Amino acid sequence: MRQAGRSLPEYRALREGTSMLDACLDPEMAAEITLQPVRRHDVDAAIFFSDIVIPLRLAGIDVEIVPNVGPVLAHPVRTRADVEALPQLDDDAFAPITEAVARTVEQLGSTPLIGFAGAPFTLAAYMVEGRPSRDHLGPRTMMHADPETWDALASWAADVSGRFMRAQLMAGASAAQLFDSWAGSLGRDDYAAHVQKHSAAAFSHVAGLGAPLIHFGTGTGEILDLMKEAGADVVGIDYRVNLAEATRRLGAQTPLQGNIDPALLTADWDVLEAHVRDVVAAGSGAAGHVLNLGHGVPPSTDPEVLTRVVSLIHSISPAEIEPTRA
Ligand code: 1CP
Repeated sequence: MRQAGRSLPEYRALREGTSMLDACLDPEMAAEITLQPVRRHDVDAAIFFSDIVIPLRLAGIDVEIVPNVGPVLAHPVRTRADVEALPQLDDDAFAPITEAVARTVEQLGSTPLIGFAGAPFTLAAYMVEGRPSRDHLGPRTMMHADPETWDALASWAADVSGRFMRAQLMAGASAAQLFDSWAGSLGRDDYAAHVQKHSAAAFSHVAGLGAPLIHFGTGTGEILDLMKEAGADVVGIDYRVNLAEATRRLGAQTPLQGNIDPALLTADWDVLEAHVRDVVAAGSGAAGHVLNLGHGVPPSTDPEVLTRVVSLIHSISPAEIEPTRA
């Protein structure tokens, strides 16, 4: 998740004076930031330090991550002419990413690295709006008002995101996650008609590499089956849907990822512990369960709480888990 482990003081110290995207494109710094939460919390996998807008920057688009705002583009992409003027992304441009992944993997030893990219809808939402938005009106209007322009834009985004994931896997990442963080703003019909095929196109770049592929969105309870169909092996569930219910919707053969509620990280330990145990029980009916948070770590999270949650999870033996029924 965005900001997972980036609540750490050692992260803030290292980032001092370096912009977010410059940090992502400095292989040594990106590798070190990726390793920090692994060292501290003893988690079972690392998530690569990067951002979903990195392929835009590598293609030459003027994009910045503005502190306390998020991704901001100097020139939003709103017309057919804007889409036609989008630059080509050269494979060589991924060099800082592949170098960062290779350095990270070498230092991680047997701990796997999860790579990622933004799904076409989420990436296109930033491109059309030019900045974070609540309702994503621009891309949702475009897919109906001008479906050809929408398809051209989403195809461009699928291509750069697919290749971004592929570059990370080829450099040594063990799994890849496609983040469709804002797909929850879409109705099921819109997702099926205008978005699913583009996410499938992004996944097609990494199908057959043998790496598990994870598909995550927030507020996506109504479209979990469509997200799986797009080409995912594992479906990421946000904190809103109980994992036993997700298994009922997706079938017991679908591995799940999820979904500790980030809001409970600041609750009393007893409350948090009971919630973590509930999540473990709820996920135990799935074919596999990658335990994580049901969205990003709030930057104000006390890192000690995260370490304690990881150690609690490691202490639970499969024999003591009582599966929950939906
Ligand atoms: O924890 C990590 O550092 C993992 C690496 C990571 C990932 C997986 C970052 C670093 N970004 C992302 C993905 C990402 N980026 C998503 C998908 C996951 C999610 O929903 O959280 C999204 C939507 C973005 C876009 C983005 N980048 C935002 C969201 C803005 C909005 O619309 O609300 C923000 C704030 C960023 C900046 C960012 N990216 C990553 C970090 C650590 C940060 C914070 C900036 C900083 O520390 O200076």
